[in-house]
Amino acid sequence: MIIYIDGKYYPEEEAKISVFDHGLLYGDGVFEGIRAYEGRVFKLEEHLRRLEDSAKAILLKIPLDRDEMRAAVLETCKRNKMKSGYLRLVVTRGKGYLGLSPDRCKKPTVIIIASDLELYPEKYYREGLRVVTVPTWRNSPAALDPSIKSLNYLNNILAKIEGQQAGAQEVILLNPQGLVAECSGDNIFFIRDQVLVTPKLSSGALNGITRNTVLEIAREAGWKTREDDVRRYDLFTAEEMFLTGTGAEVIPVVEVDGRVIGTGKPGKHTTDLIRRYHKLVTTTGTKIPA
Ligand code: PXG
Repeated sequence: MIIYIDGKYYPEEEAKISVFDHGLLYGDGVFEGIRAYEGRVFKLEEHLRRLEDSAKAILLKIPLDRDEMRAAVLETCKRNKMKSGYLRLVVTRGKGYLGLSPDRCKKPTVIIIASDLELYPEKYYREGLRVVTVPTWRNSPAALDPSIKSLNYLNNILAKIEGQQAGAQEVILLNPQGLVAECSGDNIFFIRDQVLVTPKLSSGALNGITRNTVLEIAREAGWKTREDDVRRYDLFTAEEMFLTGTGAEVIPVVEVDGRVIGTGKPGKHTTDLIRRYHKLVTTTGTKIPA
């Protein structure tokens, strides 16, 4: 595995950063998770833009512009002979000192990893996930805006652990108002009365690239879509439900907090959306140079 760090390419064993990097010391940085399918990077521009937005929001200046970052990503794919896989872009505040003030971090650290990722075993795509709501709330936008894809994932990780302790595969996080925000690493959708609904971004969800893709696909397929306030009750009484994320793609949910969703099997519209999503990811995207 060949890893990009600050303009150079290293074998995995030599790919190292300082213990004084504020990404490690304070979670001070931003990241993106991107997928490649059959020689193309899916939604690369959207991911690069979100990375820029996250960096802007934390006053971090990425030392590469869009063209340079795109070129570095594609070159990393090329050097790894990547066809299908997972890309992790990380930009940290950089090497500094003990003390959280970022002003002594002279240069942000940029890392690009090309690897693979399996978030859920295959059987859950066929049978659907069981999810639970956890006590940990999604971060309040007044504390750390969930739209920022920062290296601070403790909120999500604690929620994930609570879900694992309850034997669930994914978890629902509520916002401080008690409305459904999102999962630990996925956005939430449900279908009721011919309308596809997902929580509004202002409820505390990441502006998911897969979320936007699925909204687009659904509209093209003639679906009515709505971004709304969503309560747990809306999920319990949904006809179908699924989650979206770069890693998970589109994955059905068949149980929420002990309530069976629909028939208890992945719904037919969900299955149709999964099919359409797969078609899109394998036929579009930025070509990896040979
Ligand atoms: N919410 C959160 C909190 C996320 O981290 C999503 C929603 C879905 O967004 P996208 O843009 O991917 O549709 C994410 C993304 C991992 C992993 O390592 C997590 C994500 C993506 C890829 C890998 O667990 N989360």
